[in-house]
Amino acid sequence: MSEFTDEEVEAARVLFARPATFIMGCAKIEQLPEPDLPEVAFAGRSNVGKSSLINGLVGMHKLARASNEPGRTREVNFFDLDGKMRLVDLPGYGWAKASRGEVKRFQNLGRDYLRGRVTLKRVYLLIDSRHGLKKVDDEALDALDEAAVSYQIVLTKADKLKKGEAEAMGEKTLKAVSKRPAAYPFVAVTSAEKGHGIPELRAEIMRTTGVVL
Ligand SMILES: Nc1nc2c(ncn2[C@@H]2O[C@H](COP(=O)(O)OP(=O)(O)O)[C@@H](O)[C@H]2O)c(=O)[nH]1
Ligand SMILES: [Mg+2]
Repeated sequence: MSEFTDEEVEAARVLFARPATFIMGCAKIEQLPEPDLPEVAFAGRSNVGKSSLINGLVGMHKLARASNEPGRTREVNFFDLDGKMRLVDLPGYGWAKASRGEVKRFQNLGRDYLRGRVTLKRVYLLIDSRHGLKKVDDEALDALDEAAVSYQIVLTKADKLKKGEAEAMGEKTLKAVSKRPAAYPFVAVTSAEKGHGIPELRAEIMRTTGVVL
C-alpha cells in the first residue's frame, strides 16, 4: 500500500465527512451527468462489496444501497461528494441471474462509460480477498487495459481473513496484474465492515482526483 502523511489522511477524512448525495442512476450512456467534476469509479463482480465500500468511504450506511437490488446494480450510479468529486458505482459483472442479453447490455454500458469519460481519474477494481482474481475478472481487466484507464485493485472483506492472509492475497494479486499496462502498482486491502484500509483509500482518492479542501 502506498504511503500517506498524517496530514493527507486527515484532510481526506474531513473531505469524506462532507455531505454525499445520490445524483442519479443511468441505464443509458446518453443519460450521464455532465463531465464537469473529477470522478473515480468502482467496478467488480456483483456482491464483491462495491456499494458497501462507497458507503464506508463516505461513512453513510445507506447511500449506495448495499444489497442485490437488481435494478440499481445494472445502472451506472453517480454520487456527489460535496460538489468536489463524484463516486461512480459501475454495474456488477458475473451476475448469475441475468440473461445473456441483459449482461451484454450493462457490460456495454460500463465499457462505454470507461472509454469515453474524460473526467474519470481512476477505477478501483474490487476483488474479494478470500477468492482473489477469478476468470470473470480477467475480462474486466482486459476492458480497463483496452480503455487505457488507470486502475487499482482493492481487496474487499479483509475482515473475513486473518491479517497475514489478506496481506498475502494482496501481494499475490499485485504480482498477477504487474504486467498489465494500466494497473497501478499497489493493491489496497480493505474491510468496509471494520473500516480497515478505508482512511488510506480516502487519501488515495483525494490525491488521485486532485481535490483540495
Ligand atoms: N464481512 C464483510 N462483508 C461485507 C463487506 N463488504 C460488503 N460485505 C457484504 O457483502 C455483500 C455484498 O455487498 P455489496 O456492497 O452489496 O456488493 P456489490 O454488489 O458489489 O455492491 C453484502 O451482504 C455486504 O454486507 C466487508 O467489508 N466485510
Ligand atoms: Mg451494489
